[in-house]
Amino acid sequence: MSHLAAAAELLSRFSIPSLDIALVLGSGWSGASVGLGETIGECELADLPGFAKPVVVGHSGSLRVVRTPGGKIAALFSGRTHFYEGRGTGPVVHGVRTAAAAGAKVMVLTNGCGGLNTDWAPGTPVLISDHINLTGATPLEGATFIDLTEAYSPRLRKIAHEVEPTLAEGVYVQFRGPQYETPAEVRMAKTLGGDLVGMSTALETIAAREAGMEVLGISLVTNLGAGISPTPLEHGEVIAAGKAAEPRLRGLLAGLLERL
Ligand code: 8IG
Repeated sequence: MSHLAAAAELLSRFSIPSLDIALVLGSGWSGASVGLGETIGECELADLPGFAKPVVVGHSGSLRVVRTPGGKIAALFSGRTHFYEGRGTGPVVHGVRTAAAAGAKVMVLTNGCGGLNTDWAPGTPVLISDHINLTGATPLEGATFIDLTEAYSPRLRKIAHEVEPTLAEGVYVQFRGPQYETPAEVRMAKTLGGDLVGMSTALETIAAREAGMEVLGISLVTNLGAGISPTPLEHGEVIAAGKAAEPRLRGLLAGLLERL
């Protein structure tokens, strides 16, 4: 229950009554959030109860609270805890539960991922329409039957399409990682109905739906899935594709925050 302590600490630290929106910035998304709204305050995530320092290069592990042009209060989380870190699902969804406990009704989850559609060049953002959770794990405990029929809010996807009418949609497949998929696993993901492969988001979406939040998921395709691309995956290309896509991603996030 340390998300209740974290939420209380977050609200008192920034002297705000509650959050409206929370946004998790995944691989390649941090730069896209620069200048979004008027900053109310910032802190290290590790300064709030229950948060651990993220391990991935390019994830800074900080929190910025902003007032959006629409007058809403949004918490921007840079960096996340991944399931592959091996600490279970609790730390993975701690930010989501903290945001919900602080009053956020909308959860925007972004990530960097592999694409299974060759039309999507590295640097293409794709709205998540649904997910396939291949982690074998869940953040839910006991007989907690959560409906996931419209896990990724049709209402929020419509708003995203108002900002960018050409935005593609796809099914996100969460693998445990940390290794990337084999080509056979990439073919399996495609056969199962997947369009995107990654190592986050699905578990967070489950926790957000449990908490009653509306979820918007946006993936940044930073590479083609293994075996689709002629070149092997490197973390450097992930960073580079994210940099090149920054202006488009910033426009997308700014347009969303104006409308949410
Ligand atoms: I960035 O190709 C990024 N994250 N599972 N597969 C998986 N995760 C990823 C990939 C990828 N690219």
